[in-house]
Amino acid sequence: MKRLFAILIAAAMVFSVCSVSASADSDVTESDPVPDKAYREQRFVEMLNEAGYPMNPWEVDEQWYIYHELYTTEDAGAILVRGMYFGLSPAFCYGVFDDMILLSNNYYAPSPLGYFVYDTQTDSFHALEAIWAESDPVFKEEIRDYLLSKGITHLIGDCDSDNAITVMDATYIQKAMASLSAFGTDDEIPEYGIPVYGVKQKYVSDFDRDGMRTVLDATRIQKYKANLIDLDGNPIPNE
Ligand SMILES: [Ca+2]
Ligand SMILES: [Ca+2]
Repeated sequence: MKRLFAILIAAAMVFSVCSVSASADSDVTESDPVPDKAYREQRFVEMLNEAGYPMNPWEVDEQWYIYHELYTTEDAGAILVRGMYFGLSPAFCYGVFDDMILLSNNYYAPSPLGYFVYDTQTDSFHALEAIWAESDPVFKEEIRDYLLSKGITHLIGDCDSDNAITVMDATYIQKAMASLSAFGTDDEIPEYGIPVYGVKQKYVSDFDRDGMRTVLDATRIQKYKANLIDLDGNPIPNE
């Protein structure tokens, strides 16, 4: 039965992928003020090839990928792009960017291809994680606002998904630890980047990022909310 289900999902995915791969990304593309999207997609493929990304993981002749232009910055200087394989890539953590955690939230996306930023000035793509640390705060805030507003990313610790860290998130974890709410049968959180189904809340609950969901995560959220520690757990001196 499970196998049949998997086949059905795979068939559905292939069908949906075929329907969106050509160019019609209207369901996810916010706007396209910069012309020549087809050119950028070609540049994207060139970048992936140069970087050694395997473009046809199923060893077929075609290049099995999806190119999504998610968001163009207000100054039109950068375009956020999501690259995906056509495959069943279950929930996993793509990465932690300051206070947000990027997860796959579907049967696909993000795949190992991940998120990229196209620099319209230099005509080049950069992996989001590669440029995040050096990016200016305005750019990061704009990208963060977009990803949060679309539910593509989550705040680390935001267990109830209201885009805010509150004491309710700590309570959520405490209830899970006391088996008062469903969170799965074990506490261990898969290594970042390892695809596992149904672990979104567990990733988000790992506020101290030690790979486990424990009461310490709840405690840390409470201290963070009380302004006793910062996001990384460092004590905040009294003023
Ligand atoms: Ca919350
Ligand atoms: Ca933890």
